[in-house]
Amino acid sequence: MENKTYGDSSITILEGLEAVRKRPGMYIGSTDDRGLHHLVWEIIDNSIDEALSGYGDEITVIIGNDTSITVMDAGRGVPCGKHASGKNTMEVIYTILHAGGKFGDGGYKTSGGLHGVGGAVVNALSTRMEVTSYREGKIHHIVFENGGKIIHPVEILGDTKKTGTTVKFMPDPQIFSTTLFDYDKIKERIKENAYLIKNLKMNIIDKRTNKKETFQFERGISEYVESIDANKHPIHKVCFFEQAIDKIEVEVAMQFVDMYDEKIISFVNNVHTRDGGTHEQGFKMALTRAFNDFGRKFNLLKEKDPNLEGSDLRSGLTAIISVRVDESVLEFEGQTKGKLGTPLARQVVDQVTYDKLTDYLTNNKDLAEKIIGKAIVEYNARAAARKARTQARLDKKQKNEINLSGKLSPAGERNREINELFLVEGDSAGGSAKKGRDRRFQAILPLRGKILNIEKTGEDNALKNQEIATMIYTIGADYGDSFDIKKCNYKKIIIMTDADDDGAHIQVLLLTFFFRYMRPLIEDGRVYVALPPLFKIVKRGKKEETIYAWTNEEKEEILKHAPANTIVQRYKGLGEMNADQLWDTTMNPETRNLIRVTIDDLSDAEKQIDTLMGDDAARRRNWLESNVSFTLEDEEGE
Ligand code: 28F
Repeated sequence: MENKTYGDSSITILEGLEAVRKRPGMYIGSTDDRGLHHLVWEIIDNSIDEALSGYGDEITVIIGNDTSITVMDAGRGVPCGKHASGKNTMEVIYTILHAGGKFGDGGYKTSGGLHGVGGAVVNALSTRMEVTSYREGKIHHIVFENGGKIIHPVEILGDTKKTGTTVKFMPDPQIFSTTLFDYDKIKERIKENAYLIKNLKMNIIDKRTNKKETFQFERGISEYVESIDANKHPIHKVCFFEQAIDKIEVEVAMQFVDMYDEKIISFVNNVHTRDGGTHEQGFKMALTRAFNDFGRKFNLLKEKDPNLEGSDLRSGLTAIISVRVDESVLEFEGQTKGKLGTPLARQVVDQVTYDKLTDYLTNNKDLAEKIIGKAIVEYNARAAARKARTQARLDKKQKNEINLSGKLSPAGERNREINELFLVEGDSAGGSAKKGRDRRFQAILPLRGKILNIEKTGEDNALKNQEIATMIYTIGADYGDSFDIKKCNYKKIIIMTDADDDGAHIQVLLLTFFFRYMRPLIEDGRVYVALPPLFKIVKRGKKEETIYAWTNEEKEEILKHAPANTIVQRYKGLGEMNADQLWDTTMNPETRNLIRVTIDDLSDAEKQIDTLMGDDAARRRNWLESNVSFTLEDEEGE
């Protein structure tokens, strides 16, 4: 170590970086892989900040094969003149913790990073850091080692025509539990930044794998929305608007798709606010007001109609909200920077969104009508469901009624760990099932005729349907948002219908019902379809022998080895089996085959569910075949 004399100012300097090495968590949160990548974010944020100030439109991140990271920008280059302290500014920026944040030329600071501080923190936690500033025609270069000790003062490496800053650092393995950089993590971050800053070109190069990707989006967050909605069905082109008021810049891109879920992603100064905050609140309030005012103005909502609720209006919405807030008014709620607290942001985003969205709706009336219409349907369905729910939550008297109505043949004892509920089509099958079952743990609920096609009539009518209400009460776990699988009275719910089209239709209606209002039942693998045999084969001879077949192939196979006078009966319905046969072939856990219902891609199924309810049986059947995987579930294997 050269025998450098340390003035009191440099003592402060060393203490500063020493403090970071002693308690890194105070500055970067942790020293695991999250903290490690935080170093990268700090340096990238400085480049982003420079780009946001209008300098440089390309940033490159290189993951070295020596655990180093290099970040390069084309900004003005880190200042490297004489600092007030007599040191080179470059030295000061990377060795003093609170070097004042970036001074702009009158512009306000907008970077989300601790820039100015970021560089010094990274330096403190690196075994080596090199900074090169291309500025005023010269290449200025400085190297630090072991947590920020200057190896040699700033030197000029030569001439240059370009401007910009390059920082290369190697995280200290004594501080970090891992120094392995994650390509995808860094890629996602720079991609997100590219979306947030129109036209900014972001490159990532991984020397370990020679993988290289570039991101540049001339339409910024509009392309972000398009990528999120890529495999959905948007119902209009992305709506984009931006405006700056006071010290707040607002940018919004939004798009509705024909689904139900809502996805709002918000940022402040390019940093994702995962817990939302005042900017999101302003956006939501303005959207609700804009749609309701529009609805009333164009008579889509009658005077007496109540206001539509935000959550209904946002059904199917994807929105990116990106605000830039001047440091002087920037505040967060709570410890993390995940929730914006700046009150001004609420009213600015509200004002901008209300004005711009109202203009948009005025120029896109059909879209407005579609969204308002959908919200009205959702509102009515929920209102009706609330009413129906009180109705469906049968009072004592009605419950007894159901029991007394002889509909449900309950299991002998309540044991939700083993009990099975058979939903049986028709009374005759119901009768045989009641007689044939093992009443200790098997309950039978005969369903008369076709339960309502719920997809067509929406929630309210479905719940008026006694069959549905009985089923909800029998299962005992309520339905919809209040469904609670822990209250489910049965380990297995087995749909037992005839093997004909009607039976398949009932299966689909029940599956649709469970999918819509008791989805956790399916996800928890409790929904099954019984598999009655298709054929009864009676071999005549010394003694009569009855064999059952479930498929044509099985039947043919049996007939090959059966005497000529064998009788084959094709079952047309469960009702043709007597209680013993039904028990032996379809209900006895020892001998039956059950099909466990799993819906492979829930969201895909969500999209396709209307296919089920369409009247095109063929489409319905091939939906069943392609979406609902009927896995033959042997009892042991489940
Ligand atoms: C690879 C990481 O760090 N880029 C940076 C600049 C530009 C300026 C600056 C940075 C002065 C004392 C605050 C230049 N000219 N990339 C980077 N580019 N910092 S960091 O100024 C630092 C201020 O601390 C810069 C005129 N104004 C600002």
